[in-house]
Amino acid sequence: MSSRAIVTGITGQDGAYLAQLLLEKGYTVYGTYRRTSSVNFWRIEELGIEKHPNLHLIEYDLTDLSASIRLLQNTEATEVYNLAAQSFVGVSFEQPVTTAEITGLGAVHLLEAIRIINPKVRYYQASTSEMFGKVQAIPQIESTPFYPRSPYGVAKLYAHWMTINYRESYGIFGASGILFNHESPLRGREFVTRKITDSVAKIKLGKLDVLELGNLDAKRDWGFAKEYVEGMWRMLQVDEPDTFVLATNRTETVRDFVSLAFKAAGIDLTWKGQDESEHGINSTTGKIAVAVNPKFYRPAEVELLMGNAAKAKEVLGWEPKTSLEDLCEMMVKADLRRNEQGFSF
Ligand code: NDP
Ligand code: GDR
Repeated sequence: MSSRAIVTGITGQDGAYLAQLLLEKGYTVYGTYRRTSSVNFWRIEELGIEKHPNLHLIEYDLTDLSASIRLLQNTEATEVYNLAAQSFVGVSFEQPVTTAEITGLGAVHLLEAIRIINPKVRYYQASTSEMFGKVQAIPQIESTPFYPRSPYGVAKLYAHWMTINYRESYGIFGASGILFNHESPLRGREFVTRKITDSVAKIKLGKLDVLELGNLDAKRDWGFAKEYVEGMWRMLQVDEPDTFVLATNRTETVRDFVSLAFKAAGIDLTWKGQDESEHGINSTTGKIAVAVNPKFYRPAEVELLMGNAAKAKEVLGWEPKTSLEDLCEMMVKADLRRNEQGFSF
């Protein structure tokens, strides 16, 4: 019998890439999606796996404990990758309770289901560099103290510690991957990189005048999502469950990413002004193409993230390969193609 994996959040960026990887490895994949009035499978469609005979799509909500138990029971899965979450940091300030229920408690529903149905099932928890928040050391590694700065970060920290607690209390194979930001052409448009690449494509094609952003000084460690899901899989193939950082060990500002994206579209950008009056000028047209809008500021910000994935390299043989320049260009090209074709996800 082939290996059987549950991937929660298959409609998201990582869920789609991970499902693709597991199918390539011969797994039977149970991908979960939420019931909504218009379910959107555009990512698995773009990867061409939506009709794969070994992919089974299951309606499931992480906030339902009984559904989590039935999910484990009905699929007889041997691996669970918990990627589902309210994953947008900005929204977590507006919806802290929902975020806690989904992103925090949701993980415990799956851990309980594993404990009840089959404690031998291996569990992957999608932890995050947001748990480091107001960073206590640079670069951040597995032992760096946590200091989350958003309801999302706090909820993820709870799920992270519950994963470790189930490991230590019940011997459950609970792995926690502390992943730094990872992006791709499948990234949601609410996140800053894809918002930038999609807007740059629209500006290039004359469909948008100005890209409005919040904090341009925030620094992030951005990698390529397709490589990060390989790391998730590797975390479940080792002998002992553990915690691993996946990162690139490079950090750049949002402003730098904006410049890179315009460059990838063949546009030179000149920065003028500062703070709320800072703006980027399209050197070809002389018009303002980027402006700061304080409505995108967050009540508390994570100023700098940079991770060191040395442990993942040593134990898992994992390391990032794609440069930020190549990643950015890949995203801009994909968004130019989509916008030319009138595709708008
Ligand atoms: P996305 O936001 O793209 O995907 C999140 C998924 O969770 C979607 O499929 C969403 O479904 C699903 N979901 C949300 N709420 C529920 C719920 N109540 N029940 C079931 N499913 C739900 O996130 P990513 O793919 O980028 O990230 C995957 C995971 O990794 C997340 O947990 C995220 O927090 C974490 N992470 C991500 C990083 C990144 O840089 N991408 C870095 C570190 C951690 P729907 O489509 O219906 O909204
Ligand atoms: P992040 O990603 O909060 O790091 O969480 P996001 O792309 O939303 O923000 C990155 C940084 O950019 C700044 N920023 C803006 N962000 C957005 N979304 N929109 C804007 O207009 C904008 N202007 C500036 C933000 O303030 C922030 O500093 C992501 C998510 O995928 C989480 O689920 C994951 O856990 C972490 O990455 C690691």
